[in-house]
Amino acid sequence: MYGLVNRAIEDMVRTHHGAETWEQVKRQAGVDIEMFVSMESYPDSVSYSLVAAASEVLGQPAEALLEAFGEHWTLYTAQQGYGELFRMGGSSLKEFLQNLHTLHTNVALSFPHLQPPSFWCTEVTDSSLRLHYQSTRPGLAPMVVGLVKGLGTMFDTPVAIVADRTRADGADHDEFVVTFSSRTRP
Ligand code: 1MF
Repeated sequence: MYGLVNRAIEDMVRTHHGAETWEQVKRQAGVDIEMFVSMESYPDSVSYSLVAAASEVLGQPAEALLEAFGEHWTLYTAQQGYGELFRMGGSSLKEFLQNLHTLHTNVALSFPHLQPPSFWCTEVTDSSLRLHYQSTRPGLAPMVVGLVKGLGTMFDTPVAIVADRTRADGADHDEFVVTFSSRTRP
């Protein structure tokens, strides 16, 4: 994954637990990289090892950290100069979720090593939809829960998300039921 992902993991751990803890996480993960470069592509195993090590060091389940990371990702990337991406994505949470696939297609045009997941929506109403998530990478569904919660914060829209079908149960992709308020951003 692009270094931007590892930098966001670093930012989350350092912000909430300090620089010492981050060094400990890297040591535990066996990751000997002083600084991640955002636009460089790293093996996925680096990111997975960092999350597993953070889980051990902090004594929190990896799923909880992935969800927290999803939320952090939206705030972090908006801060790091990808705000325009979020503005182009739509003016409401519902619109943004429906545009997620196009957004990734656009990012992938500029960054050839991106392996974007697929997102699509069905059963769309004014206050809910079913979000489908298909990724080449295993185990990241908890991150999607955090991503959607982060988008709720970003759009100032109360949101609830519940996993409905999961790859863990043998489905070929993950599905979530998302419920939100229908207000749009001024
Ligand atoms: O393959 C990848 O490296 C990759 C990295 C990040 C693929 C996807 C993503 C973003 N995605 C991560 C979780 C899913 C991973 C998976 O299932 O395989 C989050 C998607 C998302 C969901 C909801 C709301 C917003 C979301 O993301 C917005 C987004 C997506 C991509 C980027 C930024 C914001 C991005 C921008 C530049 C990148 C990499 C990702 O790389 C750079 C960075 C600096 C200079 C050049 C390239």
